[in-house]
Amino acid sequence: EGVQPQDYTLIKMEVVPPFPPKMGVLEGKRVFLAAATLRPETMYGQTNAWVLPEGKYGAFEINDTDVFIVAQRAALNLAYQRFSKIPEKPTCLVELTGYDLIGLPLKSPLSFNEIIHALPMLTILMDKGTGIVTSVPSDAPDDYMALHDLKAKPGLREKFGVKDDWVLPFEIVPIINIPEYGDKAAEKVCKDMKIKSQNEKDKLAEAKQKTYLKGFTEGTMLVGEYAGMKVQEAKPLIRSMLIETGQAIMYSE
Ligand code: A2H
Repeated sequence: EGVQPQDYTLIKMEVVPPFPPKMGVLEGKRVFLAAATLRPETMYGQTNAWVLPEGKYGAFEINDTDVFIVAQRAALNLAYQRFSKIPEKPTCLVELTGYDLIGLPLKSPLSFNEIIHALPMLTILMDKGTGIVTSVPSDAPDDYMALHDLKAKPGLREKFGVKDDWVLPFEIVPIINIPEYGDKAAEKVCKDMKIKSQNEKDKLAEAKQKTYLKGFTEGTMLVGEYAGMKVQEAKPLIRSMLIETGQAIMYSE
């Protein structure tokens, strides 16, 4: 954790029933993978969710109807931010690993892809956000490279039990224009910098820095209710709309 508190938007990605046997105890409840993002205005371009295969997650009761799947540490933070059935005490209905989550079909707010899947990303930090990340390969270099790796390497898909159908049909969705980088900024920057895989951490940090800053200061929305508006102006409007409609919550750490 940094010195400054970080304010995230937690996106409620609903797990489409029926649930796999290991999640049977959750039948009848509304179950969400809760993904922490700093870019709620990019949710139109989601292609999948990311989980860490070896990561430890749990399904926690948020209220009478809703269950969030998050890292155990995040559940404790949520409980102290009023998001727990029992105040300040997370209740875990079932412990899960990232392996249990791979392949889950999800419906996520604003996404043009109606159904997306949870897929493995090897660089997820379990002590940041919820340990669940939503993937927007048009604008996030990490997401672009991790999806690129899965698309390009059948062996990687096989290793983690990832079906071709969860990966290959998902094209990059242009959602934001950045004058210098075009409509698929993350792809352009990763190609320009000749980044070869999701494991090139230093280069990816640089790519992230470039696209994140330029996206915010110079980006224009291409899609959605605020098409034509600057990212800077659209971002708080989209965030508020997601929260007011119950599709997301605020979360800080
Ligand atoms: B962002 P900061 Cl389009 N491990 O969301 C690794 N990465 C994580 C994470 C974790 N446990 N939790 C969240 N993140 C990612 C969208 C996005 C993001 C776009 C562009 C840039 C971007 C779609 N993925 O982040 O370390 C999430 O990805 C660039 C900074 O708290 C989250 O926002 O600054 C961001 O990292 C939080 O990073």
